Amino acid sequence: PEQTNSCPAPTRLAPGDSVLAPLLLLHPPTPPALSSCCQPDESSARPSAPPTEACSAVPEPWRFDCYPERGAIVSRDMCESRNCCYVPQHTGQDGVPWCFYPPDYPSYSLDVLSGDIMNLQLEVFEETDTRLHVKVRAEYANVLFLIPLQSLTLRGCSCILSNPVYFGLFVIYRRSALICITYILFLNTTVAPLFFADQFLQLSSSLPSQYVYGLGEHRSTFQHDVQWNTLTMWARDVPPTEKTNLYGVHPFYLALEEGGHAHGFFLLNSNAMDVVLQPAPAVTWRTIGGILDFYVFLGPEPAAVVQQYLEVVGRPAMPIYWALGYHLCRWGYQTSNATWEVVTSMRNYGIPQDVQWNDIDYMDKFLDFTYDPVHFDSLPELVKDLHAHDQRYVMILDPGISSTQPQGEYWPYDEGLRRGVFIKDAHGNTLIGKVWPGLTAYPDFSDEATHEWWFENLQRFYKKVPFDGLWIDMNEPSNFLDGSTNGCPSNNIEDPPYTPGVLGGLLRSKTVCASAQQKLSSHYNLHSLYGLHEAKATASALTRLLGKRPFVISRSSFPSQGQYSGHWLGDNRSQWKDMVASIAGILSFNVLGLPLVGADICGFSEQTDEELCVRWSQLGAFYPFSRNHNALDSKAQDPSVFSPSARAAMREALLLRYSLYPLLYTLFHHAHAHGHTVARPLFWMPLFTFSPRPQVPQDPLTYGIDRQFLWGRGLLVTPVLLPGADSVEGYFPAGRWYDYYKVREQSPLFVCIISLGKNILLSAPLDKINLHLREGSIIPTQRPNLTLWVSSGQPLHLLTALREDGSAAGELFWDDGESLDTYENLQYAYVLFTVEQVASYITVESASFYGVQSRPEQVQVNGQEAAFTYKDNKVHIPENK
Ligand SMILES: *[C@@H]1O[C@H](CO)[C@@H](O)[C@H](O)[C@H]1NC(C)=O
Ligand SMILES: *[C@@H]1O[C@H](CO)[C@@H](O)[C@H](O)[C@H]1NC(C)=O
Ligand SMILES: *[C@@H]1O[C@H](CO)[C@@H](O)[C@H](O)[C@H]1NC(C)=O
Ligand SMILES: *[C@H]1O[C@H](CO)[C@@H](O)[C@H](O)[C@H]1NC(C)=O
Repeated sequence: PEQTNSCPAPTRLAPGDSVLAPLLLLHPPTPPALSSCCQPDESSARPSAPPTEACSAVPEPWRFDCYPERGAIVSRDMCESRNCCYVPQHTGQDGVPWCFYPPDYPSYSLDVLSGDIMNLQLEVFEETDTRLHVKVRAEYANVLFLIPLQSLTLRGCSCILSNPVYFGLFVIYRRSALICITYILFLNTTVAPLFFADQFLQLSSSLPSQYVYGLGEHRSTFQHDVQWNTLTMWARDVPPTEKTNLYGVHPFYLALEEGGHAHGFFLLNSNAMDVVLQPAPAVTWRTIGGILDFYVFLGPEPAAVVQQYLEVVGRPAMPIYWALGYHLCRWGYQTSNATWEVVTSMRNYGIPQDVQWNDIDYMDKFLDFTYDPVHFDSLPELVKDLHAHDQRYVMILDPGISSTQPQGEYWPYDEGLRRGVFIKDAHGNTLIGKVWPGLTAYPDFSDEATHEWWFENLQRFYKKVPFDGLWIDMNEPSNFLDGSTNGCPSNNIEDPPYTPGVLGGLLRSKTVCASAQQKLSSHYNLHSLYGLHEAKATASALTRLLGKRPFVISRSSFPSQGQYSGHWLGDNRSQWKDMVASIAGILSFNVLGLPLVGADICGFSEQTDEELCVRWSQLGAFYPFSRNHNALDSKAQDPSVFSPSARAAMREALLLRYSLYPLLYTLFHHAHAHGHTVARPLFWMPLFTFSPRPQVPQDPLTYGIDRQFLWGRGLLVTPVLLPGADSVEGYFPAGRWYDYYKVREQSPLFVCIISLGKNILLSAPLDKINLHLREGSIIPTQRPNLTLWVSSGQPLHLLTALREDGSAAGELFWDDGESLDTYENLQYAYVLFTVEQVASYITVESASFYGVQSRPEQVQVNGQEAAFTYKDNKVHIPENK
């Protein structure tokens, strides 16, 4: 305990302290004595309803659901048999539970939930100054599944703590300033009972504000709604729908506190779970397996929270350069010749394109590692032609391997069976489901042996079609059946006492049986990790095959996915509201450590129209991952099929993206090396550029914005998101904002918006997307061309937006764009640009070049030999009049 004046001094546990906590109940201020709690409590076996007055006194926002079972119509008897409060709602407000825990919930007796665990162990690690790691586990935790996370190298390190946090029994404060009253409470898990049973674990906490982000993958606004919002997590193949579990699972949130500080919370758990947000504001984590293993990240800046999170789960991989180019795809080109025609017409119209893709129609009878020898006869030649034009080829692969081909004719299945790589059912037989090729077996990517088999398959196919990257789809894993051809056994793994609010109501809905067996554990525990394991196998196979940075885009994802793949937001519709929602999706995945993310430009299903597709192409030019993709029955929607004016607008947008490639590449470097975001929300930006640390967001008007976003710190993107518009309103946080195009044209006209934080109406004709440069930025650009390979050979051009005092700064990361680990092996250039105190013209006063391996013989500036210093791998060119 550390006493400061008369400040409250909550108990602080030393790093690594263990406390034997009594069963389930961690109520403050003093936890019940061990003995009374561990003895069977006679009275709690008897239903005894809490007093009505006490129940009614609980404010509605603070009612924690005592009967969360999906679809249950709760009667007074059912509720009171759990010793809970029963107060039917009259206010008509949606979502307020009728059955909730009384204020002093005395003990725990849930008759339907079995498997009580009598002793819990609480471990608290202060792993770094800014990271707490808390584990609540049963004494015999070996029966439970623990997720192996590769990047947890820092786990359990003992560090010197200079910024301690106070920790009571699950009450966490931030000591935010020197004065003692500024304790900010940001976690209080005593607001509702804690449960720890074999298949039911629940932890609730108050939240410091309603500003909560992350918690993917869900279709929602960027800032989650806390009005009784249940976000269920369990990987699921379904076109993104609100209030539904989707392809990926990311039990991590970032929350803002009063005054703009931020913290993060990560529950390391892969089991099906509900995350309930309620207006108190408060959150409830309800999962059906594993342990309660969570991390709290203290920020205090939002960007620092993401960095701290990525230190635990792993930072994203550095993408190969062409990943940042424009990608074209559709389901239903029908032939390789038709695919080729699109590529040719893009070239003829001078529209940038780096990568051509194919969806499942390239396959022979939808079989992985084959191509249709009739309709896709020219596929190998197409790929050669792409390579000859510095373009790349990516095709789809699904995990399901056909199990019904004649023996000896389909190596992937025969060999997979021989090596035992497929997921087994509960009886140990190969589990058979159904996907595109018909009946299929599912590779078990939790097994290293499967990775070798997957690699060999790719190697065999590569000899026929020398692809450059892979798109892994259907990896929730998706199944057209529920469970398997033989259904699933009936047991408490398939039908747990409590099933979170998963779509379809059953864990096996449109996937394999929860009781299926994988090398590492049962599918019950591994389901939501399937996409992560497949991405890992795929990235490592590509690295072995090509010796370059692997390009993988995955539909399903889990924390640490960014180390292996990017992500697209799934099967969108060609509608304006889907385009709007894509920005929230992109911002969320940047917070979740998957910055290489984009939605299907112009929309996947349904028919797009020209105006929508132009606007979407403009926005999509600023997706970190930029791909136009279309469904089987829709009209073509690649840029080449539109009217000359629409085509020109799309071409302009893409050339703009290509000209900004040096900036984008540098941002990805910072994501990889330092855990930064690439696309980021406006609140990432502190109000005052020069305020002393911590630079926390201080403009609450930015907290909910998800119709605009930033690239890095300096480039503000304000897309048009409505039909028929020729103007758009955008929010401009305080400061000076320069019109990007005016800066580019070196226009002498007034080009700067000086905002105090307000909405501004901008002109937005159909051929323009509004871009603004924040004061103080220097961004490197390049003359664009039709592929990044060609453009990246062009000289750089710096665009500078000065502060009032005439200063600005920017940077560039540059390497060969494709070799592995250039940063780690010091095979790169890092250039820092700064401008200071300019009067009427711009002078680059000095330049520093980091990572220069040896002292250069000569350095030139504008063709003239310049003085320089060289020290610690850094070349510095001082001011030179
Ligand atoms: C935590 O929540 C409990 C229950 O609402 C409340 O009684 C307690 O005062 C809170 N603790 C703090 C430190 O605010
Ligand atoms: C594709 O084009 C090639 C070359 O023109 C031609 O030989 C081949 O028959 C075409 N394939 C299909 C399926 O039309
Ligand atoms: C690409 O580069 C070539 C050769 O320098 C040039 O002729 C062409 O105009 C450039 N294309 C674009 C779109 O700038
Ligand atoms: C497109 O938009 C939403 C918004 O992010 C995104 O979450 C989703 O993945 C995409 N698909 C659909 C059908 O909305």
